[in-house]
Amino acid sequence: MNEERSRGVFVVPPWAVLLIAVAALVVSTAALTATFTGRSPFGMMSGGAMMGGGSMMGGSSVTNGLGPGESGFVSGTAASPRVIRVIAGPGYAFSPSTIAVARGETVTFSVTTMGPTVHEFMVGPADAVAADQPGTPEIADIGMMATKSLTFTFDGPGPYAFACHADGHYEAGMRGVITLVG
Ligand SMILES: [Cu+2]
Repeated sequence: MNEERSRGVFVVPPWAVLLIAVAALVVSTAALTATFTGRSPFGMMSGGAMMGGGSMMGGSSVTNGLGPGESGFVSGTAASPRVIRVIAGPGYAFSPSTIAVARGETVTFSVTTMGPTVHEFMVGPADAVAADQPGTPEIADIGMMATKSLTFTFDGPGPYAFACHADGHYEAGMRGVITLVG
């Protein structure tokens, strides 16, 4: 190394390369974390539930943990609803578009809009949802990257469904099916 320096050639020693790489990694990780907590809708949620349902950072896919009928599944109750994350958009679609709930359980739908289009989320008896019937539980004006929640108890006979009734969205296919299990 000294010999190289004496010749006037600057050679970065291997340990320095490693140090720089580690530093870059730390900085990028910190930046990434800041991005997630700063812009992600999940930054607004409680930390414990944040990653519990799985990550959707990789795209529009949503994992919501165990479903009804799976070993270890815990049904939501009025006192402790099961949180199901739903992504509205981009485009005129929900992800997931089929959601399984246990008969009688109480679910809090946490709906996040991806993309610039403002969406709504209505859930209830399928015929009421299809008809956009007034009085059917709904959250509206869910803007880009915003998250709104709606809690619903599936204690009727079904069938149940969910949909977005922003102008033209339902007609464009922005709807989903609730599957009652049990
Ligand atoms: Cu919509």
